Amino acid sequence: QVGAELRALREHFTRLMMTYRFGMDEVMTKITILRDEFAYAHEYNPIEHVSSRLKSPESLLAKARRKGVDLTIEALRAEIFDIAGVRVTCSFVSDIYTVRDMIAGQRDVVVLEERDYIAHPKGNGYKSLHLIVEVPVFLSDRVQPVVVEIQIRTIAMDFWASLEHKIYYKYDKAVPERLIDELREASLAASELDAKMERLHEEVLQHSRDTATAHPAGEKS
Ligand code: 0O2
Repeated sequence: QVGAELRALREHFTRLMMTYRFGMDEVMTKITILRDEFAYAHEYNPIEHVSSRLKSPESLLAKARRKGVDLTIEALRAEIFDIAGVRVTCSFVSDIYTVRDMIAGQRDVVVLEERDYIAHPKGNGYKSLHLIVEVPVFLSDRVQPVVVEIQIRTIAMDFWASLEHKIYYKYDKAVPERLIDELREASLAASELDAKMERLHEEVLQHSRDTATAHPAGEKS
């Protein structure tokens, strides 16, 4: 009896993870299309890098325990939003919102929640824009809505978050106060760099616009 129940649970869990992978792959395809089409139309690429990951069963169980979520397929589906995650890295902060608008504007994407940790950084200095979206996955016998978390951030925010994540786990979540302070300072430095790069980028764009107005295509100077 127990053996049969365990087998059924494993089968349900494998199916659950499979549908999350389909949803995640669908979002990856959408973002790759947006990136390539945008680059073609505007001769400019707002996306530097895209990656995806499925939460490991260990990490999923740990999160469910931490949040007090029942270990049932229904509860995990309803309460854990980052089982499937896609991360988009952009060069500039303004690109983050351009990418957000392009994703949110798609007819079959439902934005369930937006967490703007750029406008409202976490206390430790974490910055990123999180979109919790739902996309329809077309299976052989039904359409399954799947939730995917999309994290959109600049290269500097990503650099900071990867180091912070490493430190957090290296110190087994008990990071010394001095390192926490230094990480907060590093986050401010990253934000200053982002602001400076954005200003330079704007200046270059303005220069291109001025040049185009002064010498329209085909006109001899
Ligand atoms: P991993 O290892 O990346 O999968 P909630 O209880 O719903 O408010 P939740 O679900 O953790 O909290 O949502 P939140 O805060 O949006 O975080 C989801 C993910 O964002 C995290 O997943 C991280 O990937 C990233 N993240 C959030 N806060 C931080 C942070 O302070 N530092 C870093 N480096 N990443 C962060 P996991 O499951 O925590 O981790």
